[in-house]
Amino acid sequence: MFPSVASRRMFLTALIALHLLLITLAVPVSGDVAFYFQREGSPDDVGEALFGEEAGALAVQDFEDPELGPDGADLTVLPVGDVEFGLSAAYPDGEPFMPFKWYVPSFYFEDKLYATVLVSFSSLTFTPQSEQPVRALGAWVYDDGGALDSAYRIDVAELDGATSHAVLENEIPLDGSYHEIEGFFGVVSDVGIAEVTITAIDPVSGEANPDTFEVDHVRVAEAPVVDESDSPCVNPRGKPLHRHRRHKCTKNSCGHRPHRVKPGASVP
Ligand SMILES: [Ca+2]
Ligand SMILES: [Ca+2]
Ligand SMILES: [Ca+2]
Repeated sequence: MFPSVASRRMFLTALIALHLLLITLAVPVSGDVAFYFQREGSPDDVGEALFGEEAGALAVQDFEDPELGPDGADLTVLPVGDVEFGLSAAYPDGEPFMPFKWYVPSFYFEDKLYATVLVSFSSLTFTPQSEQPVRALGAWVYDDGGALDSAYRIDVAELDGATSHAVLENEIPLDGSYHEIEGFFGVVSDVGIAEVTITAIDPVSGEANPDTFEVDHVRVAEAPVVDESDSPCVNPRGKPLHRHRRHKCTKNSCGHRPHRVKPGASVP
């Protein structure tokens, strides 16, 4: 007995749906990034501490070192401990903006935004230049530019090409000046961070805002060094598979899978 036309159509429809599902599952739509947020004005947020616990030993850039150049110096390269980052920024239409260091006499928020900071506009991208993968990056963000209130979209690209994002938005009632500490963000990737972009966005539409912001106390941790003697970083022919540096290996070269996303205390 042959199946009816309706049954065959249902079978074909199910087959196509299954095929599309398998295609979807094969595309890496999200990475293994853990986001940590500490919204200013939210006393229950402890994202910065959790980030510190997860990241381990952190190097800090507080922009107070005279070697960064005089007040107003353009910053296209930012050292944070042993890691060098390329810095780039852009207006919403893509026109480049040059980030620079600046002394702000009204910034007296210890360990958050204090004295000299990094000034940017609309979007700011950190690109690690170091050989050793960067595992963790965090910073405090100040919403400047009195004409607009912004939230901050944090986009992370990992070394395996996966991308993730989340939004930092504080819970401080607006006072009309729109000058406020937005909060702290931290991201951790066991795969390694290829790029992190902070974008000032309209809290309602999510579109990029033409708005000034500052960052300070940039915190960074490199991926731990793996001892080659204990590592199976060889292919079946016994050849080393090191991707980023000799004597070190990564998820991709060792077959090690990192943990999945571990939300911070208060992902909005
Ligand atoms: Ca500072
Ligand atoms: Ca603003
Ligand atoms: Ca804001």
